[in-house]
Amino acid sequence: MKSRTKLIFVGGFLGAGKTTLLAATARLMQAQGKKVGVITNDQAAGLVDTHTLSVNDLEVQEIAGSCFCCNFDGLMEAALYLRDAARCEVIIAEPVGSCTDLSATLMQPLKAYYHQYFDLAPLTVLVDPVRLKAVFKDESQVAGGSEYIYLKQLEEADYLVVNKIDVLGKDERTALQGLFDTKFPDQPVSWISASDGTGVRDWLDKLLADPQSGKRIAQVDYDIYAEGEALMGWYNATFSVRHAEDLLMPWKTFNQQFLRLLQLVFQHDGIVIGHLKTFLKSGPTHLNGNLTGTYGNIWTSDREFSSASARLILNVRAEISPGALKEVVDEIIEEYRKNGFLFEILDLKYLSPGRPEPTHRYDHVLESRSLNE
Ligand SMILES: Nc1nc2c(ncn2[C@@H]2O[C@H](COP(=O)(O)OP(=O)(O)OP(=O)(O)O)[C@@H](O)[C@H]2O)c(=O)[nH]1
Ligand SMILES: [Mg+2]
Repeated sequence: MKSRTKLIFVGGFLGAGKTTLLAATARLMQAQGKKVGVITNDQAAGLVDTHTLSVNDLEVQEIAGSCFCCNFDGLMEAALYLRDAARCEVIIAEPVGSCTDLSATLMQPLKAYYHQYFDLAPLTVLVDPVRLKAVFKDESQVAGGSEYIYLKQLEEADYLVVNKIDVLGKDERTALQGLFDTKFPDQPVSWISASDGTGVRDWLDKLLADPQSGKRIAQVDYDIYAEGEALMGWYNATFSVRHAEDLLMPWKTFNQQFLRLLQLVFQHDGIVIGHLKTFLKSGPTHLNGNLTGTYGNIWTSDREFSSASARLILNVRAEISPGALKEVVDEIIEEYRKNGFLFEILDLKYLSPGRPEPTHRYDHVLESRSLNE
């Protein structure tokens, strides 16, 4: 009988660093000679994450149009394809950042129906320290909206993993450790930087050595959860961009300015950004760009390159209606058009996530089983 394939889920809120951690984990596994597959997930196709991971010599499957929990069969089809057809030895999956209740809707059904195929790792929930501090800033308020989802994600984690410690001061870390000790005393906490690799090996070793997954289930009120998701607008677009005079465009500079202009409009209109990301590709060269908060720093890939045209993928998740979100992006594109740029729309979707209707939902924790049980 074929041995089981390791299956790792890395959850956590929008912009926590899941895709960055997937890439770093895959690199570690690949260095050990393992074939790695990844599964991305979104409410609509045209994902920056899929393109970002595809350039890393990985087998990538994308589940678009619904979250993993609401399309459990699609998730399993992708996982079985990676296991049996692509012969991956490890699969890492990234659920949508606004999704929670993964233990009840993914971990338990996996243990119930697929334990002979997959050796399920404990559920990792990645935490962005800046967002964590913001959520716990005022505890007198009852958390609703996206904060409710954020707290439920923390509550159900097998492993809490604080990311971005490269930008965390010593005092801040001590304060956050105190918060975990008080609020989440039973969950192991790891401290990592997915971007420079600090702590990643250590977290992964612990995860791979732990045979128990999906150890707790959060009490989730689906009305509040659905309300929180419905507050967000989703915008996924793919454009072909060039200048009318066929000028050679420096795309890193373009990427930075494009993100900055969007940020200024969001700031002006007081719109909360969940995550805004770009992927620019021309020939074999590509660039990424990210902005994980209305007042955050813009991050872009460092290399400059020039060409006459590029493909631009833009994903925005923000607390605004999808129609209004499209208007914001249209406004920026109109400014570029006035300056001679041509934006040809190759793909466009804008929406609000619908009410989560999971395929399965367990209200109790199942034992993790070995291959022959
Ligand atoms: N300073 C720092 N930044 C990081 C680290 N890991 C990720 N980031 C940055 O955080 C931003 C978001 O990273 P992603 O990996 O795209 O986050 P995500 O959780 O996959 O986001 P969604 O898919 O939108 O939910 C990017 O700008 C990353 O470069 C880290 O360890 N340190
Ligand atoms: Mg991602």
